[in-house]
Amino acid sequence: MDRKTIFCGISLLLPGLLKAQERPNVLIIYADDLGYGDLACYGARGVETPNVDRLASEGLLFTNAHAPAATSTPSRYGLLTGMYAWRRAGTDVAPGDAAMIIKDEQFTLADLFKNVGYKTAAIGKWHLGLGEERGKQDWNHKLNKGLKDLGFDYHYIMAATADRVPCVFIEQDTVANYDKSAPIEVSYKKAFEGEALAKDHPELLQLKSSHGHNMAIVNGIGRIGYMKGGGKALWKDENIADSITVKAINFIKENQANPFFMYFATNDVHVPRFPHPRFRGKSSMGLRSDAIVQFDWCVGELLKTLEDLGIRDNTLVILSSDNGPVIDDGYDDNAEALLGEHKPSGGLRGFKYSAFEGGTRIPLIISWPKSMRKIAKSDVLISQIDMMASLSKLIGSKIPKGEAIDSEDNLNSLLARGERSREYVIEQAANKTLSVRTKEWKYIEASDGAPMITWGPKIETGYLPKPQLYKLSEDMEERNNVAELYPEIVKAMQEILIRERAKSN
Ligand code: NG6
Ligand code: CA
Repeated sequence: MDRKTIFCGISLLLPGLLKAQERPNVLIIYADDLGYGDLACYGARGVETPNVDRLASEGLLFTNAHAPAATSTPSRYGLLTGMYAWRRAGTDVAPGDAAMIIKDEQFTLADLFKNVGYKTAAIGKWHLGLGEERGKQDWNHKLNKGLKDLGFDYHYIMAATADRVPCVFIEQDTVANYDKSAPIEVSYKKAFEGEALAKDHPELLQLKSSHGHNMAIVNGIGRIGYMKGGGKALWKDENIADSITVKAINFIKENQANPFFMYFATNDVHVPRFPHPRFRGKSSMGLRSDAIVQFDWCVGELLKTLEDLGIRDNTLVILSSDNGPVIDDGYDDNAEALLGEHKPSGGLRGFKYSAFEGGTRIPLIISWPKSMRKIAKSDVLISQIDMMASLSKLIGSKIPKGEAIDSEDNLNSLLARGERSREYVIEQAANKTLSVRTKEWKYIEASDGAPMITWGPKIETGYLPKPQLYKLSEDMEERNNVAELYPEIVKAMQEILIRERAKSN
């Protein structure tokens, strides 16, 4: 018996906050690259998000919530394990042939729920590796390691991102709609003979690359990595949102009678932005904001399903994003020229990848009609890293000792039962520079990284060879570095990082 199942037995005996039959369904809707200012209820211009707005109007909208990192893989790692990714090597933005990044023996959110009888599912973007060994996956057979090893009963996922091969969905460890007439080969090292590459054949592209994305061509879109085959199993980019929504609705219907936990992670609004034609032109900023409309549609479909089944009342919905926004992330979709007055990071400095707030402050909306008072907003300092401990408290499922070490119970804040800010939150920028965020201050450690992203996007990284300190209560835009004025605060922040780093050993 491993550590996870030992605790399963114990957790069932523990008195939870709720009686077993009252435990809510929990649905995490995790958007990709959706910025702090990208939803109408967070002040977006030129795009309407009525379904998300409705969710917010029925619950709580957080104005000071943070993702653990400014990119996908480390944020998802933090959310699903309750441990900061920078504690472990190999947790950076993963290629599509990465091996499983979360280890079997690690405790995950899915384990937490499964241990007290929930049915668990992951649907949509995964980006945390699959199989035992990097580059050794046999995509034509059942994978030798997958999400069932992490506590998920069901999964229908993209291995990495839509801009990385393999461009197929994986369902229960095998390629969905597998086409045996087109065996799949994937490599991140070399091209396959006879495969037309985006860098050599721009005439084959229906969405041109602005940087990178110049290897395999799938559906007329250049990708990262090389791929051959796939045939009927290849996804159609315009159908990704539909496919994951259908699978999510099926899972909800099949599990309406028992509590379920679903991690629903959209590709929207990550590149390549290629929404279904019915969403095109539905906003004023082209493909990027049409993808936001598509995201909002997914949210609406899931809420409608819960309502139709009569289970919305006792479903806790948590909506958030993995990192801040990015305008041009490698495809020529005109996003920058069409922005108009819209501010994807809501006026915060920096974007995805940055150490500045725009990289990691994200939308967070929580709604649970049965148990939450309708209150509009909360400015409590909170991090996605706290979901594990908070949800553990909610459902009375115990976290094994030594697991989820960074997660703090903040259920009361999440459910509007009394606010308590975290003492501090740690945030990880793309090059692993760490920041410490308190309610009032933001400290960014000294870093030798370049001040601007070097590979394409026009983004300030927030890296500087000396410490930075911003008084956010007066300087939300992080313009005025006051580190030299407050050496004692800088020192206290540095000590926090020393202490935190020491916990990794
Ligand atoms: C970058 C990609 C970018 C995006 C990002 C990961 C290029 C030029 N850029 O390397 O398009 O995929 O990785 O994004 O390839 S994340 O949200 O999944 O972390
Ligand atoms: Ca992302």
